[in-house]
Amino acid sequence: MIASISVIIAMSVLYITFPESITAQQEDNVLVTHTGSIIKTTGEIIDPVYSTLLDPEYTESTVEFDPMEYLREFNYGKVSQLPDGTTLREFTIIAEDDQIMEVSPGVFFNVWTFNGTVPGPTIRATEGDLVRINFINNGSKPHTMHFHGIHPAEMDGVFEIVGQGGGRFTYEFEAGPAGVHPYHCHVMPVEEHIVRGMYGVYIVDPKEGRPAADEMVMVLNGFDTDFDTENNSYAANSIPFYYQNNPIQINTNELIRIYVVNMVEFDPINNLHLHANLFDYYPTGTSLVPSFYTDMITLSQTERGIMEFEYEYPGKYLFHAHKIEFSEKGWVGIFQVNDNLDQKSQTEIDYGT
Ligand SMILES: [Cu+2]
Repeated sequence: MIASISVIIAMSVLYITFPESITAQQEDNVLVTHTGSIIKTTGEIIDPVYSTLLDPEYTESTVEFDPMEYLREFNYGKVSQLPDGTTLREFTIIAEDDQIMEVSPGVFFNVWTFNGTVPGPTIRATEGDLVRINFINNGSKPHTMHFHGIHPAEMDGVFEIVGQGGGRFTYEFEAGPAGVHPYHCHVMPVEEHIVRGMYGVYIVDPKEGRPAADEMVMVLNGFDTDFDTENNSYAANSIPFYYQNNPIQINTNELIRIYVVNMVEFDPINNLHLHANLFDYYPTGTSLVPSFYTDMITLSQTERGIMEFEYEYPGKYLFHAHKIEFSEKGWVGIFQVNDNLDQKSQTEIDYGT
C-alpha cells in the first residue's frame, strides 16, 4: 500500500517536474491515419498492437473507412442465374484481426474485420435469391459468420468454427425473410468478437420491392478502447460526431429510408431521435405496414428496423441518441435538407402559377 502510494507520488512529481519530457514522448507517435496520411499524434493510443505502426514502412493493415461512402453503399454480390431461374448472389468475405482503425480522431484501435472495415460490407439480396458467402478466415483466431434470418442449422455460423490462417467455409442459404438483419461473428467469447468490429448489415428486399427512396444504412455502434467493458465512444457508423461534422445531404419532399441496426454491446439499450419530424417505423423491416409513427425508437442488442420519412422544410436537423451520454460521446448527426428544386417547379406547374 505504502509502496503504491510512493509510486503515485513519484509519478506525479515526475509529471509536474518534467512535463516537456512527457510531451516529447507523446509526439513520438507517428501513425498512418484512415485517410492514408502519416501523422504525429499526441492522441490517446491505448491498444497494444499500435506499436507495430511505429515502423514507418507499416501501412498495409491500416483501415480505410469513409462513413459517408459506407452510408449508401450496398453490395449485391456477383449475380448469376441458376438453371431453375433462381438468382444466385455470391460474396467473398475475408476475416482479419490485425487491422488498425482510427476509430476517433487520434484514437487507433485494433479492430477485427469483415473485408477490412467496421462495420463490414452491407450485403443485399432479394427474398428467394440464393446467397452464397465464400468466407475466408485470414485472422489469427477462429471466426465465423452468423446471419440473422432463416437458414439451415449448418449455415448458422455457430458450431462450424472456421480456423485461423486461411480457414474456409461456404455459407449458402435462401434470402429471407424480407427485412434488415445483422450478421456477426459467433465465436466465443462472442461479445469480444462483436465489440472488436465483426458485424455488418444484411438487407433482404421484398420480391415486390419498396418504393423508390434515398436509402442509407446506419449501424449504431461503439468502441471500448480501454477494455473496461464500457464503451468510450458511440456513433452511427463507427466514427463519433462524423455526420455532425459532415452533415448528410438530403432533399425536401423526397422519401428517405434508413436501415438502422443496433450493435452496441455492454449498454442494454440504445435509441434514436429524429428532430422536427416523425417517421414510419417497420421493426426488423419484415412487414410492409409500419408499426409506429414516431420520432423516437429504442433498440436493444441486434434490434433493428426501417425508418421512412420526408422533410418538408429545408434546413439543418439533428438526429441522435436520446440517451444523452451516447450523443455526447459521438452518436449525433445532422441532416442538411436542401430545397428540392425539381419538386418545387413541378409544384408550380401543378398549381398553374
Ligand atoms: Cu470472430
